[in-house]
Amino acid sequence: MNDIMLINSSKRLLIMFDSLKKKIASWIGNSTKKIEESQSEQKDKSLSKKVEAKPKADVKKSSKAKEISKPERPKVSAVKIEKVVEPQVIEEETEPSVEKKSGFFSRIKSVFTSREITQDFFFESFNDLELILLESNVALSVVDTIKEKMASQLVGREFKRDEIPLKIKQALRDTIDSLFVDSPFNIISHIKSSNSCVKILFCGINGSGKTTTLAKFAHILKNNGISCVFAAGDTFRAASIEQLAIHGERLGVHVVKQTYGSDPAAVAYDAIQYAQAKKIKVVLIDTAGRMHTKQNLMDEMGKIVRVSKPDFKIFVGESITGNDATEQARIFNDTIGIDGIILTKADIDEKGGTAISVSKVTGRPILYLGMGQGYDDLVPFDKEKVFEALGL
Ligand SMILES: Nc1nc2c(ncn2[C@@H]2O[C@H](COP(=O)(O)OP(=O)(O)OP(=O)(O)O)[C@@H](O)[C@H]2O)c(=O)[nH]1
Ligand SMILES: [Mg+2]
Repeated sequence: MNDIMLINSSKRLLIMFDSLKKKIASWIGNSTKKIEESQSEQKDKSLSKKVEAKPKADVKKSSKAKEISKPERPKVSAVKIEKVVEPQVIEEETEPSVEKKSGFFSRIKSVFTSREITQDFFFESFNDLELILLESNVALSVVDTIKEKMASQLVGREFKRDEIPLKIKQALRDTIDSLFVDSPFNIISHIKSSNSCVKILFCGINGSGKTTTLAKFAHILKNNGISCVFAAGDTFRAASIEQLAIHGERLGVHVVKQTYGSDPAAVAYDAIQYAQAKKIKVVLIDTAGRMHTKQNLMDEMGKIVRVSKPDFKIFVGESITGNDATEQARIFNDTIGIDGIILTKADIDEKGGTAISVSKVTGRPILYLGMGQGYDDLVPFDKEKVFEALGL
């Protein structure tokens, strides 16, 4: 992938999260304003109480000051008064009193410079963020996790006024960070260091982008000098074998196929045999789109897995379908145990919530984002770029 393509994919990522970014920024702004408003009144009251309590000392001080400075007072009586007053002056100016004073002044200072994020305030304010996240396709269970984690970072904490937006932003960033599962493997490095043939299976529902993604991945392999073969494991959908054959032709990749209606597990097996015989490094197994709710199709998937024993089972889901994609990934993972996720059509997703939710729900890493229909449009997932695009 050249620099221009990387810039394009970064731009697409900015577009993907642009709406959420703006909504989050506005929520942080509003929340900060609300903290100011909700607490200034309360703090003003407590401040005025403290100020009311102070006059005692002030009265003493001012009466002392008046007495001492009275010019008409005779010297003797002035000495007398000073003698009487002096212990009071010393009493007022002794250390504990100084401490009280500085405590008092720092309290006044804190009234003007600090704000506490109370539980009530947090939960009230989070309602708005909850709505924003749900509207942006973040899964409900993930929204709950975000709420818990942010609350644990913010509630009951007192922050300097000008730090508040930053602290809220930081809490949100840390929280979203904890939702992403870092990949325990780099698939390309794994392939390069493997002594045997690496088998990768692509699965998902109908039309999610499996075949296109498999072809894009072959292109990445080619760019890394790694040989591969395609297994035409979608023996169900009309023209699926021809579609894969066209990709094979364009990319210079051999396609192992059988006829429509044949056993996809047998096709995968044949392709593995072919790769081993020809010393081809990777077998990319295409599969028919199947609804995660159709038990017989999921059972068939189980059979393909048992026969081909893939090193990586990759779930391919459409980023734009939000909670549906997240739910499909969860069920595919429960059924066959996926190793990673590729979210396609991220280039036309303007919500971004699937990318935020799917790792947390499945416990599996997002490996790549599909960012278009070209062979170069498969981009390694980079959470730092997501934070950047979210303005966090
Ligand atoms: N915009 C965009 N379109 C994509 C992307 N990935 C795939 N597509 C398009 O999505 C459509 C379906 O892609 P396929 O690769 O045929 O999907 P599939 O999952 O193999 O479909 P079935 O085999 O029928 O289940 C095609 O028109 C692709 O060009 C992507 O990242 N972005
Ligand atoms: Mg297909």
